[in-house]
Amino acid sequence: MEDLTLHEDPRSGNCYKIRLTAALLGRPLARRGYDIMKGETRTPEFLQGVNANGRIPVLQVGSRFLPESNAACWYLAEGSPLIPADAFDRADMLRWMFFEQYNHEPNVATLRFWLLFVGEANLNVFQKDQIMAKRAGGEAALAVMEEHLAASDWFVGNSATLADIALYAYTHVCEAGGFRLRDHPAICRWLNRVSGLPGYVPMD
Ligand SMILES: N[C@@H](CCC(=O)N[C@@H](CS)C(=O)NCC(=O)O)C(=O)O
Repeated sequence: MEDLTLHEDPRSGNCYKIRLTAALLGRPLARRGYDIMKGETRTPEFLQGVNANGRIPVLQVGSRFLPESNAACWYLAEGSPLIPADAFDRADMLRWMFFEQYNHEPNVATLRFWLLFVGEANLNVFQKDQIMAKRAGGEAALAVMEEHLAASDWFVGNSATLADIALYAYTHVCEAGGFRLRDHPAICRWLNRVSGLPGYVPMD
């Protein structure tokens, strides 16, 4: 098996998804850190050698580089119970992972990043104008999750899949972006189920 290295900033939920997937599967993962606040993923070396898109996470597999958190999780979990065997369930899992990238992460994760790491006072005019829309978008995504989880223990089928890992990463820290978990009791119960999985590791 080829060596695995995660190029990451440990504050990023997208990076944590990959670390959590590897931990749940018992797969060893080396870690190489970058400070995104200092532009360390925008250097010519990073752009040419790791990811032309200038972002972490990137999973290095031997000498090959795989950006995009959900693609990296898929690579690690191929053939494991974290990816359902049934074709419809597998596609449904992807549905939630696309939802995470389109409806959840751009709102929930971005507000956390702006408020916790950049600081509201340091936001530019464009970012300040976006806060209300991001809050509404994040609340809408959490409402969709809450409705689903009120009727199901997991996003797909009867056990944890990559859909749960992808959505857990920024949901469990969403209060740092001003969202209120206590308004979402089914999400809270699901968060406890995920953190109770054998092999679970917390975010740094
Ligand atoms: N869709 C990508 C998003 C990657 C992303 O936005 N990474 C952020 C940190 S979470 C980043 O590297 N930001 C630094 C920058 O844009 O310079 C994924 O899921 O991996």
